[in-house]
Parts: sequence; C-alpha cells; structure tokens
Amino acid sequence: MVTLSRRAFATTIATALGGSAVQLPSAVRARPRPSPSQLAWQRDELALFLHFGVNTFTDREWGDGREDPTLFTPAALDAGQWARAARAAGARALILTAKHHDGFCLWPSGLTTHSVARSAWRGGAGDVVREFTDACRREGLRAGLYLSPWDRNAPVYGDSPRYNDFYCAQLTELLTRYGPIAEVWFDGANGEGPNGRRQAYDWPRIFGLVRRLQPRAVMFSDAGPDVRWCGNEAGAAGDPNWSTMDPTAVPYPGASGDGVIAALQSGDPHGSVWRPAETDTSIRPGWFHHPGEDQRVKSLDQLTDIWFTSVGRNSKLLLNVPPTRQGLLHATDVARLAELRTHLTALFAEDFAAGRPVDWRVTGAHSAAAELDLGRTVTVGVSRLEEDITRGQCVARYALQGAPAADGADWRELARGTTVGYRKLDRFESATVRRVRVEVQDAVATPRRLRIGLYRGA
Ligand code: FUL
Repeated sequence: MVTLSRRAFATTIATALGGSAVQLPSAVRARPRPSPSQLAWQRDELALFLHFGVNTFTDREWGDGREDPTLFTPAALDAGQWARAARAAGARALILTAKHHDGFCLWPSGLTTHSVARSAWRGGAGDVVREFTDACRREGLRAGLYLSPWDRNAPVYGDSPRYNDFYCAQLTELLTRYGPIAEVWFDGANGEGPNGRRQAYDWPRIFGLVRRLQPRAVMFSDAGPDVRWCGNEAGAAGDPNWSTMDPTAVPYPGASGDGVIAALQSGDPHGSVWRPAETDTSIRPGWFHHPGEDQRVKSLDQLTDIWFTSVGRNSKLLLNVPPTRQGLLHATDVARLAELRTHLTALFAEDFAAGRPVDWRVTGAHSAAAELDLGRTVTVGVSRLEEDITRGQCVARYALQGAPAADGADWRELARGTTVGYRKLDRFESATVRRVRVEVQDAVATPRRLRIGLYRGA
C-alpha cells in the first residue's frame, strides 16, 4: 500500500468507502459538511480514553508481546465505576484499548490464545470488552474501541496478507459481538515484525470493513477517514484548526514526511473532506497506569488549559484516565475529573449574551459583523463563538471588541483569533462592557450568523 502515491492512496480509500474518487477544483465543489456520525462525535465534546492491559501489570508503556497472560489479575475490576466516573465528568463516550501493541486481547478472541481467556481473571471466562460495553450502555455513554494494528505477539505480523486477514477477523469479532460501537481507534505506531519484516496494512479493506459492519461508527486515525489525530499528545489542537482536510496530505495512518504534522494540526481551509481533529492526551504522564505517577495527575488548572486548547479550538477532547491493577480508576483521577466538571459548569453558568438580540450584518463577500447590547454593564473574561457546523466551517479570522457604555464609544479589543468551527473559546483580561462586537474579518465563504456567549471568567 505504501508504494502507491499519496493521491492514488487517498483515491483508493475514498473508493473503498463508497465515496467519489474524482477531486473537483475547490471553486466548483460544494464545501464539505459533517456526516451525522461526525456531528454526534463532535457534540460529545469529551470522551475518556482507557489504556488497560498487560502493561498495567508490568508497569510498562509498550509491551513486547511475550507477557504471560496470567499476569492479568484485576481483582476488583468494575467497568461500572469507569462509566460512572466518566458520566460524572460530563463525558459522553469512552474508548477502551481492546488490544495494545503487545497483542494481548481484553476479550476472548478466537484468533489468538494471547488473551484474557488464558488468565485466571473470572476463572478465564471473563471479557473486559463485554463488561465495558455493557457498563457504557447502562450509563448512557457511547462505547469506542482501540485495536492496535501493530501486534508484537501475532506470529503472522509482517506477513502482510496473512496479518491483514488476522486483523480483519479480530475487528469482525469486536464489531459484531458487542452492539453499536461509536468510534474505532487506529493508532499510527507501526514497528517491525519478527525477522524485521514490516507490515503493509490494507487500509482500504480495513476501513471498508468497519463501514460495512458498523456504518454509524466514526473511524479515527492520522488519516481518518472520519476523524483525524490533532498531531500531538499534549492536549492542544492547532490554531487555526480547520475540520476540512486535504486527504492527500496524510494519505494513510502513520504516514510521515514534510507537512504531515502541520496538516494534522491545522487542517486545510480548502480541503475536500470533513475530517475534524481529535485531541488525545493523558491525565497522567503515561498512557497506562503506573503507581509511581500517582502524584503526577494533572492539576485542575492544567486540565482547564487543555479544555481551552481542545474543545475551545474546534476539537474534541479524548482524555486518558487509565485503570489501575485493581481494575478501577484511581481515586485521585476520579476526584480530578469531578473537579474539572464542577469548574467548567461554574465557568459557563451565566452567559451575559443569552437572549440578547444580535444585529448581524454581512459586510462583504468574506466578512460580517455582529453587535449586541448586553442590557447592563458586566465584567467579562471569557468568550464562546460557535458556527452552525451542520452547514460547514467558514470563519478564518475574527476580532472581539467591547465598549463600556450603551452608546458604544471607547471600543477596545478583547480577543482575536483565526478559526471558529464548532466552538472557539477565548480567555482575556477582564473588561467592563455593555456592548460587544464580533468582526468576522476573513472567511472562506459568506459568513453565517455566529452563536456568541460571554462569561465572567476566573
Ligand atoms: C500511540 C501508542 O503508541 C501509545 O502507546 C498510545 O496508545 C497512544 C494513544 O497512541 O500510538
């Protein structure tokens, strides 16, 4: 697959998914819009990521595939606790590592003996994926699964056609046994197999299979096709962050080369596909739980900053909170999640712009201005701008201004930025304002009305 040109590869994937392989010039094309599944994904705003497996018991981040399955002994495993903590945090979805790079399967896969079935947990009759998906449903959360393409245990890894069969068979188990799956997560790590053989994944086949078995699931990878990686694991989406993308810029998961990270971070205002960025980061230094990191759980301030640089930059936050060896989320992490939700609820509790009439004027082919009188003088320090993304993404540059008096004299700039999309949050030095103006100074099409929220801030 890697031998195809970037454009040929993107075309092959588009064809496998039933899309058009023909790239029209951007002036002719209708601007991309999200599918219902991509919209639902974005509206979740927050999902929790659960890295759990043999690494949890070996205190490692990457296993080598030679771990003894009997190491897996999560004595108090309670997926209900994971789901309740997620719900209390305001998350609407959860994603579990059904298989990480070590190849150990958290479900009793018929394709390998390297799984929970070889452990003593639940007498060898346990299925973490089942308990996880059941718990998600009980709490009204959407379930997602991570199935690492890189498998350091599978003997056929690196024998490309055979491993592609094996991988697709594992995917089929996961996507046919556990009810609706909202997101399938493909990470980009791709090491060598035994004997130094490198695996060439059949991505068109893999993506086509997921689409057929779970048509409503979104697929995440560097190369989408539905959701793209944001380009780093530090909790910061790009600025600008377009949800549109040129599919040839990152043609397959794990692609490297000039411009890949920049394309993942910022997208492309003229891109031909809707492929919004997901921001994955961990509440701790590592992805898996390590007792030695129990004192290094991110602070409320750090998590709040991450909220502003992810959800507040037109992205979705996938926050990793790893279960411990007991099979439970750690009390510190659970408490921090609850603190974050309490803080965000308080921060956005009173919207000074709610219900205030907005005077919206289109001022040019690619510009517009909104003005509103708040009806009283208030102190503001945070703004929220939103486009109606059901109709695509449009704004490329804006400025937010405020004036203290009803007659609108003494305008001063409060914030300025680039893209808006689903949501743009800005924090700025507190200002006393009665009137507020948002100038859309540049856009890729005629701007449509923005939703505007104004809050006091910290
Ligand atoms: C990466 C993996 O190598 C890490 O272990 C982790 O799972 C991260 C989310 O994706 O590709």
